[in-house]
Amino acid sequence: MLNIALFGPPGAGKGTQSALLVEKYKLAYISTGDLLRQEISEGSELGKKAKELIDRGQLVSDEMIVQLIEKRIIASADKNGILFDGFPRTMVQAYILEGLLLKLNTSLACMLSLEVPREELIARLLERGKISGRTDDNAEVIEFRLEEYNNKTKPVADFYKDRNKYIPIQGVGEISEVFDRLVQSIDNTLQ
Ligand code: B4P
Repeated sequence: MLNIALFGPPGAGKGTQSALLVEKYKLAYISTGDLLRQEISEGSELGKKAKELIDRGQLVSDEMIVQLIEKRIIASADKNGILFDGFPRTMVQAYILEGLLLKLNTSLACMLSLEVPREELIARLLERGKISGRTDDNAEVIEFRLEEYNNKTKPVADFYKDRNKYIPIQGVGEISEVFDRLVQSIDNTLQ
């Protein structure tokens, strides 16, 4: 299985590039952000709790994320591989992912990290906020999301650096240019 995690701060382009990568490599797709928004739109108990946190720009709890992804990872065992978008976002999630993949006799091939400067991230998210209707795409919440990323998510990069699985990718440029860089890195990993 080709299991890849797409990593990076809010607005780095994870969702945008995931759609292209899933199509090219025929991967199952697990986006914790999309799964949470689905729970919110269905009005589930988990969705109600998640909404409060997301609206403040906070990460949701690791327990909630595990509830959402465990079944989906197991259900994807017969696929070419899985693309993880926005997961793992904490150290606890990284350990949980390692354990779940081990149960399937597989592991993460690489973590591709989209590198985009802070000013560009803020500009992209504010622009998206004009049309997305996402309650977390406003200046105050974006600021908090970036802080959460620095405090809780960045350490996950070191975990994969230590395992030689972390690949930084320049995330600025045309969407197609960033995609080409990702493809080149994945193809190198496969060789
Ligand atoms: P996510 O849904 O994962 O979203 P994101 O980080 O905001 O954005 P992404 O990087 O996917 O950006 P996109 O491609 O859309 O998370 C939302 C919230 O859910 C989190 O804040 C958190 O509360 C919660 N959550 C999710 N997963 C969690 C977890 N595992 N644990 C705990 N909590 C979790 O790109 C952004 C914009 O840039 C778009 O408008 C796009 O068109 C534009 N863009 C993309 N590429 C571009 C390029 N190359 N040039 C110019 N613009 C570009």
